[in-house]
Amino acid sequence: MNKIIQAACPHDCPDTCAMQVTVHQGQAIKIAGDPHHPTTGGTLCTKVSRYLERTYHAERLLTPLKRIGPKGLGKFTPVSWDEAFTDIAARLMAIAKENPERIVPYSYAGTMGLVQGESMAMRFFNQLGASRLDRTICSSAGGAGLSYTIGRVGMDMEFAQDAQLIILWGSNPIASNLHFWTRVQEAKRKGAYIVAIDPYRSLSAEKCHEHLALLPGTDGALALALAHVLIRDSLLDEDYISRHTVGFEGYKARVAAWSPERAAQVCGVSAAQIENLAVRYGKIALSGQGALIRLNYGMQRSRGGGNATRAVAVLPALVGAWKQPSGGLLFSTSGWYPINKAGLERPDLLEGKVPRTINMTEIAHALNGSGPYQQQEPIAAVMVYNSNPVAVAPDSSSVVRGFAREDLFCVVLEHFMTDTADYADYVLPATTQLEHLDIHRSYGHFYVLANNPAIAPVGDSLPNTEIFRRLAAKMGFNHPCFSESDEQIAAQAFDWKHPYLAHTSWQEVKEKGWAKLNVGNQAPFAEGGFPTASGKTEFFSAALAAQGLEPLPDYLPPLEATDSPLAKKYPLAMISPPARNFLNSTFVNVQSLRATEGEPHLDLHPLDAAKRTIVDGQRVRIFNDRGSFECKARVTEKARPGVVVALSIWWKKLAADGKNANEVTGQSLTDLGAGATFYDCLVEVEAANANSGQERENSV
Ligand SMILES: Nc1nc2c(c(=O)[nH]1)N[C@H]1C(S)=C(S)[C@@H](COP(=O)(O)OP(=O)(O)OC[C@H]3O[C@@H](n4cnc5c(=O)[nH]c(N)nc54)[C@H](O)[C@@H]3O)O[C@H]1N2
Ligand SMILES: Nc1nc2c(c(=O)[nH]1)N[C@H]1C(S)=C(S)[C@@H](COP(=O)(O)OP(=O)(O)OC[C@H]3O[C@@H](n4cnc5c(=O)[nH]c(N)nc54)[C@H](O)[C@@H]3O)O[C@H]1N2
Ligand SMILES: [Mo]
Repeated sequence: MNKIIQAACPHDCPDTCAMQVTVHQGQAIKIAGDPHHPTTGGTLCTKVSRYLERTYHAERLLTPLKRIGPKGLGKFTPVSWDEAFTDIAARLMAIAKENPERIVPYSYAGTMGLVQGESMAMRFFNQLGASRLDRTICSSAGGAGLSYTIGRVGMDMEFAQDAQLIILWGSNPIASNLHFWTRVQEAKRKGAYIVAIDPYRSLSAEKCHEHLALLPGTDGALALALAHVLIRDSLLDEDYISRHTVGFEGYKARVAAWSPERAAQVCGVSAAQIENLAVRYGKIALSGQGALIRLNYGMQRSRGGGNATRAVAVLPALVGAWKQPSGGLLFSTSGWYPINKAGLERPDLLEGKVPRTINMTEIAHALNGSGPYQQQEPIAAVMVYNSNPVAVAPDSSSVVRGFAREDLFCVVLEHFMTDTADYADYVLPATTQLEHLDIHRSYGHFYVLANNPAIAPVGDSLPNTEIFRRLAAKMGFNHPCFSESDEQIAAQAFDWKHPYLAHTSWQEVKEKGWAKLNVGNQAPFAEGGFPTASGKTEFFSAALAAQGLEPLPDYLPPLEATDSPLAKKYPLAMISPPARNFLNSTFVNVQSLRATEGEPHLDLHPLDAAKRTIVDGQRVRIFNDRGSFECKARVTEKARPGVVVALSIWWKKLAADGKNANEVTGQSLTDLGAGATFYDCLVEVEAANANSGQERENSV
């Protein structure tokens, strides 16, 4: 008899799908989207459809491994769990006795689960008094920008199909928000106008009615100019502005300086395109039809990403777009959830201590004692879980130098021998989503989801929670919270008495698979009520002013702007957004998906190629002062002039030259949220030395 297990997709994606896993005699034989779950609608993306191929992959890590060769070469020998825990505990205790802050956790969103994410792990590091990690690598600029403007909330995507205008702003939903794209198509069939704002003619941009191909990192200027036109032409919802916003007068003065002509110059687009978009947006919203901005993270990965997010997030208030369920803005919905972070992570175990904080974007500086970490105590141990920093963190050659330090004790919890695991002293095999219990929120919709284990752990793998639980026991941590089961942790992940969740319970979610937050109103901000300090959309942020920061949305050019002095040496702006068949660096080692992506590519415009006598299919070298990598050129008008595109994130060891796009990205931080600036990156491109791929093969 087959069993069907109710599960949830663990990946870092706004869709957080409800899944059904079919199990036959202990083996998972089928994985599918839950047909009853409204946002999943019975379909999974190509990647997660291959989840069984990933789970039963021949290269799954099956036992704990101890390093026996030089760091980076990936030479390991199997050891028992007990041997691994005994040695790791001894090493960590010796460091903690001197200074526990020399131990650092490094984790991100390999799983978005609240149980296998930061629950037992954070309890462990809090009890230890280890350094804290500021998890900034993805969304902290936009998250901060959003929080200071409307709160970390957005409209309900289940109404998107009713919109008359959808602006995909720095968002490529075909690749990274597939179930939203389904609704965009439905809206399009019903007559909606679809616009993409993106430096690249992405898979989604090419299916839109209009594509505004601006230069990377110039979105703030564009948003200020759209507002300029709306105000100049009185395309405003005066009533909404007066009742539900603060600081309009100052903002009006600010945007007066942003004529479409000025912004056109900055963004590298035509003034007419800006004018037309503003008028269209204003007219549709003011006529009471849905005008929706799907903002995504692509536009906040430049120096001014926080302010750019603010400049966009105020637009719906100007035209009263929040009054329609299908209007307003969707960036992140994660702030809707009444999460019980303190119960999950137990900061009380710190007993008032405030350890130092390491910004994960600067892990290279932190490990090498460079940049802002020069005067700090060196890191002695790092424990990596749910992340692959050697592939995904910026300034990669420095990241590698840090992880290669002989005096660094490094433990990696993983499914596979990733680029990072190669540098570990111990690699500990972790279970996948099919093998452990979890509970999830989403950043793209309004559901809480449960993940029930479908199969027994593969090999000797253990859930992250169990690894930290057993390590805690070895270290003598005897607080009762270390004995809690995964089920007990899941049950306290949310405040179930909160009005949004009072209609359901952990037990019910576990059985059915999901429950929707009851936020009360289909258009939750039709009458204001934003989760900001003032309860309004904040043109003027008193909280920013109090920190001595610019209180009004502003435009900050990229650090590495195409008109900066650096551009004389490195004239091309490089972006490295997600490839459709990978999920960050996850799935790159799944053969069928890698085969679809082919090999690492750089898309560049025919004009830029001609200037460098580069032809389609040629191997090129992309470089700047931070480093270089190689891949195959695709000469295509999908890339606008002046911008090159390296779809990411490749495993370094699966690329011909053993490198990826993060060789050239930098560790500079954004204006708000101290976030990463992956797409604020000038480079030059040249034909690669014909022998360079070969050289590496000989040297390994
Ligand atoms: N298939 C797939 N899905 C994913 C991921 C993946 O790796 N693969 N990653 C997941 C994760 S972690 C996240 S954070 C999200 C990522 O979400 P995003 O980073 O928002 O990724 P996309 O939706 O692909 O949109 C990025 C788009 O923004 C464009 N872009 C780049 N720079 C700029 C800019 O300065 N301005 C504007 N307007 N556009 C810009 C890119 O060309 C790209 O088409 O997706 C998640 N989903
Ligand atoms: N150049 C460039 N760099 C980027 C980006 C970009 O667009 N361009 N995007 C950035 C963004 S948005 C993000 S979010 C980061 C993402 O960076 P990461 O969060 O590091 O994401 P992944 O590369 O997917 O690595 C996740 C790892 O976690 C492991 N994992 C999954 N589930 C579990 C589990 O249950 N237990 C354990 N122990 N391990 C598990 C997976 O096997 C995988 O190796 O990368 C950033 N880096
Ligand atoms: Mo991300």
